[in-house]
Amino acid sequence: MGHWWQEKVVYQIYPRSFCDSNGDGIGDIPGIISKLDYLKNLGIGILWLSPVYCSPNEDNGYDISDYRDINPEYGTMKDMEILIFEAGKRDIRIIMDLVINHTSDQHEWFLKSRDKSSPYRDYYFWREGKNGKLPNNWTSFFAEDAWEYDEESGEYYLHLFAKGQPDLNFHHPKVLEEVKEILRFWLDKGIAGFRCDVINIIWKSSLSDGKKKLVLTGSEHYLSQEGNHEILRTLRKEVFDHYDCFTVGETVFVTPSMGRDLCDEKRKELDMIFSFEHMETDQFFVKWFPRKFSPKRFSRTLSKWQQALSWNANYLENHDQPRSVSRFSNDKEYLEASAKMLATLLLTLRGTPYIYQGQEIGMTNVAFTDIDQITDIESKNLYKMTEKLHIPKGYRWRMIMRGTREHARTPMQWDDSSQAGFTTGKPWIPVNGNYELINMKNQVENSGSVMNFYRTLITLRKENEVLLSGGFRELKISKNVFAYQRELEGTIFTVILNFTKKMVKADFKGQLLLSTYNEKTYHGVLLPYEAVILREEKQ
Ligand code: TEU
Ligand code: CA
Repeated sequence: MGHWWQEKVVYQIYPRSFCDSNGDGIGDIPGIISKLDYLKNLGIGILWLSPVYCSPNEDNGYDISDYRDINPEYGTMKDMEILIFEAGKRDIRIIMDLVINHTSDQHEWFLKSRDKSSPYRDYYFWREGKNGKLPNNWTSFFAEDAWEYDEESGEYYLHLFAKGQPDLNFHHPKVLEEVKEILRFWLDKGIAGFRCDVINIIWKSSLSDGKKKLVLTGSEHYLSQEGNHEILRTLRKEVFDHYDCFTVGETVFVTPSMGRDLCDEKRKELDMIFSFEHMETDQFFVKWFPRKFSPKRFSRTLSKWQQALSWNANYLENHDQPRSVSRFSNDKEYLEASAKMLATLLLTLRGTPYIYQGQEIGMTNVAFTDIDQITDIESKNLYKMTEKLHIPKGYRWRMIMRGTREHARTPMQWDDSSQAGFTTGKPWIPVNGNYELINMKNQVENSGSVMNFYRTLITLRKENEVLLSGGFRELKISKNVFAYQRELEGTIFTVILNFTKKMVKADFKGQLLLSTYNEKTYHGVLLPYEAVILREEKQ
């Protein structure tokens, strides 16, 4: 295999909801340290921490007010250094979340930039309104205008996300210098790289009006621009290439060709990217307009990206997405079977697999009943905007239930004690009500559990080079079945996934290596939500 980060499995932790060590109801770094043996035993080789830096938490840490210090809610810098050290002892490396498209409006740079004469003024995009209107017609990712007026400053500032997330202006050379120093600060502490937040929109080629669109008016001026590639090449050459590290870009709205431009090895920009297209096959235009999930459309998109990039970052859920077992299969009568089927997909595609906390035990979406239960700014802004548009309340609620990021942010379910073992206090948001049924403790001793199936798959992947560096060939994509092959030097693994509760015929060659049903024999028929891996050696 080429790089160590291609062989390992990544586990994403949303620190606020992972494990609380001091009873304040907020997950923290000592809590993560206490779970390192669990993660080691699962077979994890890399931890991606969602932001733990100082933040006023308007967007739960994706609004950073000090890149070089730890949010006291999560612990201290000493705790962070201990985490890096203790993880390293277990051959687990840590990557941090790099959020440089914007800072918090509480960051000292922004606070100083409000003074027109400040040297920090041009760290951000400050502009006058035009004829009593906003500086341009851009819209934000969070269902608002993309400009906020600041009384003190007498001008507007650009924010593609929340008002508390002013965009940095990379046209100012000092901004890139500041970013390089932040990267070196963390890499010198021994982290192994970065998950780079919305890293393909950080260069705004122009602030002109955009073509009016349903989603993100103005994005043609900042989506994967040439200036963006120059920044990535510079960071790679001047920083990343001097450390044993890797980068994975979160690249919104990226197409295969944009993806290749961002992560082909010879481009020397990013090492891999999260594409979004497979996460958009069950929506119309934007996630708030649900479309019936189609295993065929989903499989075809995954297959397209497997062939489009030389190396993929494979994921089915994260802190921004609903729970995959609720979204792409059946979290009711086939919860265990379908969670294992999705695990088989994730761990046998070509690329680095990313598991999101709780996915390995089959955590599901939450049966929210009221908008007051939702804390996420993206959902709250959308609910407000659709109210202004007089969309009927019932439909607005269905939009929220379909797309709210809150589904993924309820506390990790460790056991069946109160608060699911996440905290001894009152959790910052309630635990999912199904924690007595779905929790790590009642799976660890059960050899047939979802969690132990993840462990088996992670080991299988580690022990079979064909799953690491083998090629990908699509075999069959039908209404209900996704089948593909991984091949390397005559060894062929055929993976067949049944996405429905019907039994389906799927007659392929090979010896049964693994089934999600602990089947010992395979006769060309898949049980509901069954996945099998067949093995053959080409003579
Ligand atoms: O998300 C980028 C982003 O666009 C997401 O909002 C995504 O489009 C949507 O929520 C999923 O459908 C990154 C972070 O992952 C997210 O948590 C932050 O809110 C956002 O950037 C701003 O930093
Ligand atoms: Ca805590």
